[in-house]
Amino acid sequence: MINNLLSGISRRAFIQISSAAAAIAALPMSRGLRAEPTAVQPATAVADKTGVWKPAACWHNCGGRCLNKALVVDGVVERQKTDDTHSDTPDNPQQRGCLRGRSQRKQVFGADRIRYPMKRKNWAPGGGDKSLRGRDQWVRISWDEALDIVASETKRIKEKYGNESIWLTGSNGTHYLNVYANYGGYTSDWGTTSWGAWKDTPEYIGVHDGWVRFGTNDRLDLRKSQLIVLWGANPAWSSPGSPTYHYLQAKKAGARFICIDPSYHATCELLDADWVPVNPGTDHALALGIMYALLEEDDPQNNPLIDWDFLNRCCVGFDREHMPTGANPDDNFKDYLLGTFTHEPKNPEWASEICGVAPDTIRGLARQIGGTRRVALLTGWAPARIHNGEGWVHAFSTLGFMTGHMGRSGRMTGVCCHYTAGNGGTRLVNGGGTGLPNFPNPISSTINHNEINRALTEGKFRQRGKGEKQVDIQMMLHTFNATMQTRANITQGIAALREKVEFIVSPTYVLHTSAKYSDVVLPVTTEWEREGTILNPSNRDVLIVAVNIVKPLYEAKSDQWIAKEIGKRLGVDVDKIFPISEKQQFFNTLQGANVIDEDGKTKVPLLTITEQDLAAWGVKGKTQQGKISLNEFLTRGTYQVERTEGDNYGYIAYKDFVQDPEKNPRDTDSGKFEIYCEKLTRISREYGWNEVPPIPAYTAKPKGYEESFSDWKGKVKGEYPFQVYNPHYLRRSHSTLDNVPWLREAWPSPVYLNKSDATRLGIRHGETVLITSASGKTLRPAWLTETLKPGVVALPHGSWFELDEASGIDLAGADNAISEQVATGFGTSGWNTVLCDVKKWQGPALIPDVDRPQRIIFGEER
Ligand SMILES: Nc1nc2c(c(=O)[nH]1)N[C@H]1C(S)=C(S)[C@@H](COP(=O)(O)OP(=O)(O)OC[C@H]3O[C@@H](n4cnc5c(=O)[nH]c(N)nc54)[C@H](O)[C@@H]3O)O[C@H]1N2
Ligand SMILES: Nc1nc2c(c(=O)[nH]1)N[C@H]1C(S)=C(S)[C@@H](COP(=O)(O)OP(=O)(O)OC[C@H]3O[C@@H](n4cnc5c(=O)[nH]c(N)nc54)[C@H](O)[C@@H]3O)O[C@H]1N2
Ligand code: SF4
Ligand SMILES: [Mo]
Repeated sequence: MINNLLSGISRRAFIQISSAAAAIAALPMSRGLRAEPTAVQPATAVADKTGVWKPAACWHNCGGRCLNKALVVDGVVERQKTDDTHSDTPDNPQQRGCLRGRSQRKQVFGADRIRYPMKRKNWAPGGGDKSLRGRDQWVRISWDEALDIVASETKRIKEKYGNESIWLTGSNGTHYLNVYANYGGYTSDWGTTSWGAWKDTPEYIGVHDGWVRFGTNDRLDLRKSQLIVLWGANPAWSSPGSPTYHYLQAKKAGARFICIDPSYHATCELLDADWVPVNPGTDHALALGIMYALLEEDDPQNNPLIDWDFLNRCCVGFDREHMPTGANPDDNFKDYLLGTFTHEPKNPEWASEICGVAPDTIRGLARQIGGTRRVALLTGWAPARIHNGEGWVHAFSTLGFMTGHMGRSGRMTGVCCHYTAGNGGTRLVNGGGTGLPNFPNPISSTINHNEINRALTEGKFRQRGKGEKQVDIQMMLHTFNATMQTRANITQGIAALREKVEFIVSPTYVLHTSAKYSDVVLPVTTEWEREGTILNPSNRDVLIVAVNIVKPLYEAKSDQWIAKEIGKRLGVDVDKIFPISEKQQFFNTLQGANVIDEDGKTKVPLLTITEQDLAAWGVKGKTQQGKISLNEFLTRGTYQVERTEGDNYGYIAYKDFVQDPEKNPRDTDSGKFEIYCEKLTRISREYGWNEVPPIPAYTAKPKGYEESFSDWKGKVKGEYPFQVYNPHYLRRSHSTLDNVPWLREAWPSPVYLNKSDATRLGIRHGETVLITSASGKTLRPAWLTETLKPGVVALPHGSWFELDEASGIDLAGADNAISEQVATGFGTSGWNTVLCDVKKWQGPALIPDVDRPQRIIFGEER
């Protein structure tokens, strides 16, 4: 039997999980991850005699925002369940949790929680024996000692090397960032992470529709589309919540689906989509081939495929007649496509050699996309998480411009993944702010994720507008991110940390990879142990709130408490940074929550707050009239705006602009969508890596398909013949939750290989393979499939790096054990452009992840 890429869960695992906890009984066998509807039970009815169901946070960066509830009995969580607050209908689905959310208590109460502050045995001021990072023993210390160490090291390093030597990793740990901003500042880092080239390019070319919109229409309008193209997006795996269900409604309403993807994934299967297998990172070439075919076959009278009216009214740069002022008319896109001056037409034959899609199929795509009245061209971020990805974003958007599938009902071109998957548009319900102030970092040095290792090893990095800069990193504080796990080439990064950096500290609740390679770990509470939180951003229709579930476990403290204590020891004015209590902050987010009224325009308060509420909370606030009472919201855990066909909540991206571009100009230099965009080139020069052309002209990507050949013309494969991409995987949200044994058992995190490739290499299903790239090695059991394009390897994202010290090989299949740091364009993160070799492993047997010991550390007593 052909093993499908998608059926990662074995029946044995399923039965074990379901019997292990009644709460997870609805874990789907189906691949769409959607459980059968549950009976409607009002929240009050499900509280049994001794326990109460409370909304419990699922706070990870996954793109879903589902309702999770915990049954708390005498302060102990006995069970979990998901949304049963209202009946489930296609228009108003329940916000049901996935397997990760339903396993949340296994993380919160895991045996591997960090219980006490600990320090590395052989660490001493200055670093001690740095080579022992990641393999040293841990020693339990008191909170006072731990905080004193962090403060004294901060002071010492600041005095000796200056503030620029202190690197606060990530941008989520605002409390730490604010404290250090008040202590002279810190070096920071940045990247295009999720978005890849979708981060900056859209703004310059005019398809910037706000972070939470991405240029797509809302879910009810999606049902008007006749053809939906999912170009590198698999919501069933990586945008859980309800998006796949929204696509199913579009299908029921008559839409056909095409998936352009290296894999025939769970969403393709559910929607019975036509599959166009494409080489990773080559979508740019494919889009150019399609656009050429449109030009080739378009006949305005008898076979209209191109929307000339749209191009002429809404865009600049398509042809020489519509170039922006100051640009050379010869540099227009149409002449580039036709090869007028280069004599290299970007025709389907040219594209086919790169993207691996047959010329006939490319022409067929052009006919379908151009010849169907209402088309949704939807892409995930994955195809843009490539080196030199800017041109792909530009080309994809240009295809939308050429076919005019924008700004009208059933017609859209944009990004459809993460929390807007299947449902574009401005948010209908929002939480308020916490009321905490933010403090700018006085230090401007900020390292691109593709240069972290260079900064560590060579002390150099490039900064926009400033060229090459020097930096001497001597302290790292990991603030709520997984830098040593989720950035490229961690093998090299960890080697660097064994040579330099005098002090590394991680506030954390588990020994994730960044913590493992630190000198001091500080136990933090999880969201279940805090005051409560509004989970923003999420699906536009809903606002999810979570309350305190249990008291802090062991000696865990909140990040805010820790940051404040460090601040006090540094002599920083912490009352200025944290002027209000954590309870008041939570209350403020509730007080400020708002919802769009039925008119589709007016924002009104969401919650009714009474004098009694204020007195019961003991906080400052004001009474107000809202849609539901504060207590009802906190009991239900969710507010969902009801949608009906024809209501005022619909959203058509770019509608006003497309109707009247002169009156509603885009925020670009020309006021239009820019197919010729000089700003792309200008800004890329400021970064100083490589130039982004003003039109979406094709450039081969470093570590891309072309480089998998030693002889491109003769088609001879090179040392690293396979292309790797990293599907976001159901076992975890990035690296978060990867430690949970239930999830390890359910989803083994194999490497997916095409069956014909494996047969050629003598690899059988389940056998261990060694995956080697120019930067590292990793081991994985092979999962053979015919649902993956030959020559492509799918290595799931986020598995916890597990270095075998003797061989230098990672045992966990960590994607970033083999990725490389290559800085291009606007600093784009290029994780889906990696090359590797695959061989049958001849060494000792690999222990399945679920059987590998958990990272449990108590720290020896002194
Ligand atoms: N090779 C490869 N790399 C990738 C990607 C890829 O596809 N391939 N994807 C990229 C993408 S899209 C993204 S968004 C990034 C994500 O990169 P990260 O944001 O670094 O990934 P997470 O695993 O979500 O890291 C969150 C960390 O914060 C910790 N944490 C959670 N809550 C708290 C808290 O309240 N306090 C503290 N102190 N810690 C907390 C978790 O334990 C976890 O270690 O990864 C990127 N990296
Ligand atoms: N379960 C789970 N869900 C998640 C996350 C997670 O870690 N786990 N992470 C969340 C985050 S922060 C993000 S940013 C999103 C990411 O969501 P996306 O950006 O949509 O990324 P992926 O899910 O990695 O990939 C989506 C599809 O793109 C395809 N693909 C990969 N490379 C290419 C390519 O070069 N060309 C084409 N045409 N297709 C390609 C893959 O086969 C896959 O089917 O997922 C979110 N959702
Ligand atoms: S999709 Fe995300 S928010 Fe929803 S239950 Fe799963 S992990 Fe939690
Ligand atoms: Mo992401």
